[in-house]
Order: sequence, then C-alpha cells, then structure tokens
Amino acid sequence: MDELIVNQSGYIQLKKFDDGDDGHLSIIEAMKDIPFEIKRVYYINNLKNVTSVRGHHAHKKLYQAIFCINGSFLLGLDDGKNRQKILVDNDNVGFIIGPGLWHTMSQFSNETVILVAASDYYDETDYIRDYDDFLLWIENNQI
Ligand code: T46
Repeated sequence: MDELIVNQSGYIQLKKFDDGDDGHLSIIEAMKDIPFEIKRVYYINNLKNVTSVRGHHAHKKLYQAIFCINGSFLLGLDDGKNRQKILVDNDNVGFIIGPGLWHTMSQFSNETVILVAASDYYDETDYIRDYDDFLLWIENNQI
C-alpha cells in the first residue's frame, strides 16, 4: 500500500471472510475498524462515465471512511500542502478522510460502488467547495 503523505488521512483494513464460491463477507464496525461513531452511511453507484469526477471539496468537521466495494477509482487527496493520488481497488481497504482534506474521485471503472461511513448527518455548511476558500481555511485552522 502506498504511504499516505497527506494530513487527516489513514488506511482501514477490514476483516474479510473468503467463502470461496459462496463469495466474500467483509465487516465494518464503528469504534473498532473505524475510529468514530457512524451517524450516516451512503453509497454511490451507477457511475457510467469514466470522465466523471466527484468530490472536489473538503469538510470542516466531518470524518468519513470511504470504501470501494466494487470496481476501482482514483482518489486524489490534498491537505493544502501535500497532494497524492491513490488507486483504490481493494474492497477491504478503506480510507479515512478527516476535516481539512480536499478530495476528488475520478477514473471510475465499470460497476464501481463506493460506500461511505460518516461521523455526522449531512450538513451543507460543513462543506468547503471552493479551492481558494479551502486554502484560506487551512491557513486559519489548526488541524
Ligand atoms: C465524498 C464522496 C464519496 C445529501 O443530500 N446527503 C448526503 O448525505 C450526501 C453525501 C449528499 N447529499 C446531496 C448534496 C448534493 O446536492 O447530494 C448531492 C451530491 O453530494 P456531494 O457533493 O456531497 O457528492 P460527492 O459524491 O461529490 O461527494 C460525497 C461526499 O460529500 C464526499 O465527502 O467523499 O461523496
């Protein structure tokens, strides 16, 4: 696995049971596999366009754990100082995305399904959607 060089990020390795022809079973437990209580779960599927880009924002307080439970995509991470891109293609390895981490998702393979566990309910005021605002926010907030 690539070393994560951006702040507010981390890997999550899930337990996976391989039942052969009967498939795989992976488990996500709050406060065990994920270092926060989960208040919201959402998923993204039906990604038909390899040129699609999602994300392009950061959060002020929210913690999220992102899993690619089918297919693959490229995760772009930017903490305002360091940037990196990671191919996400392992269904039992997830990523923590903490506050103040600009993230983008692109280059989706066919049938990609992204599952996200979030530390709080949806709140549009928690989003920073403008990149210059993000850099300013990073400058003014110790995280
Ligand atoms: C991230 C990726 C993987 C809601 O109403 N409730 C929700 O819980 C969410 C996540 C979204 N929405 C609405 C708000 C927007 O009108 O759905 C629309 C698209 O949401 P968003 O811009 O958040 O979508 P993505 O896919 O660009 O980003 C989301 C997360 O925000 C992001 O942090 O990692 O999914």
